[in-house]
Amino acid sequence: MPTPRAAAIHDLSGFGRCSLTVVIPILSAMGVQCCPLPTAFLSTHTGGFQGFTFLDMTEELPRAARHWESLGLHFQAIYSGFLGSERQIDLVADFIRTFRREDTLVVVDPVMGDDGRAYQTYTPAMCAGMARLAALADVITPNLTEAAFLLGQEYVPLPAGEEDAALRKMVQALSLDGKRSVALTGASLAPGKTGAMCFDARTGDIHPVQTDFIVHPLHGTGDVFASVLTGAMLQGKNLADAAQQAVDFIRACAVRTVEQQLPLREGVDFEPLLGLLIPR
Ligand code: PXL
Repeated sequence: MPTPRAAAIHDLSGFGRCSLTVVIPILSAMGVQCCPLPTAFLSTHTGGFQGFTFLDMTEELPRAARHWESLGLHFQAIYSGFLGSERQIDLVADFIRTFRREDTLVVVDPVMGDDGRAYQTYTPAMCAGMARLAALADVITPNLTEAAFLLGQEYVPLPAGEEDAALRKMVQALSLDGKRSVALTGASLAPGKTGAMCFDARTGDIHPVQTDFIVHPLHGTGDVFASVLTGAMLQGKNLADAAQQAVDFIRACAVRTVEQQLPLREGVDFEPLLGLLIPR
C-alpha cells in the first residue's frame, strides 16, 4: 500500500503535549505521512498554564495552501483540530473544498472545550463557526462538551443508568441525518469504564467501544484519540475498530502517565508507547 498522506491543520504548542506534538508522531508511527499546517504557535497549550505566548498563523494558511495546490498535492486525509482565529474556520473550509478528492477522508476534531466550558481562546463566534466547519466532515470526534456546543444544547451530565440510550441519541443527532460519522468521546457506559460511542455513516450502525477508566485527569487525550482514529482509518479499519484501537492506546498511556506521576497539564505520556501503534 502506498504511504497515505494527511494534511494536519492544528496548532503547534511547544510544551504540554497536544495538537501537532501529538498528531505528527502518532501518524508517523502508524505509517502515515503527516504534512502539518500550523494554525498558531503557542509556547504551551492553554489548559493549566498562564502567560503563554500565542502567534496567530491565519495569514500563513492560505499562502501555504496555494503553494501546495501549485504542487498538485493530494491528501488521503485532511484532519483539523484546534484553530487560532475565527477567520480560520472559512480558510480551513476552503482548504477542504480545494483538496478533497473521492478518496479523501475529512476528519474534523471540533476542538472547543472540555468539562462544560470553552477553552480560553475560543469565542462564541468561533464555536458557532466550528459547527459550520464540522458540517463538511466525513468524521467528527467531539467530546461531550463539544457535542453539546454542536447541538446547541446545555452541557449536562448523562442520566445515570440511561447513558447508553442518551449517547446513542446524541450520535444520531450529531450525524446530520446519517451523513457524517461520529466518534463521541468521554462515553462511559458503566462505572469504571470509558470510551466512545460511534455512529458509522457508511453502514448506519451505532457501536460503543469501551476500555477501563484510569482515574486520573489527563490533558490532550482528545488529540491522541482523534490522531489514532485517523491513522487507523487510513490503514483501512472501520470506525468502530479504529476507535477501539484509540481508546486502548489511551488506556495504556494513562496507566504510564499515572506511574510517572505527571502533572495534568503535561499531557499524556505517550512517547515510549508509540511502538504499540506501528503496523505489523
Ligand atoms: O487538546 C486540545 C488543545 C489544543 N491546542 C491548544 C489547547 C488545547 C486544549 O486546551 O489549549 C492550544
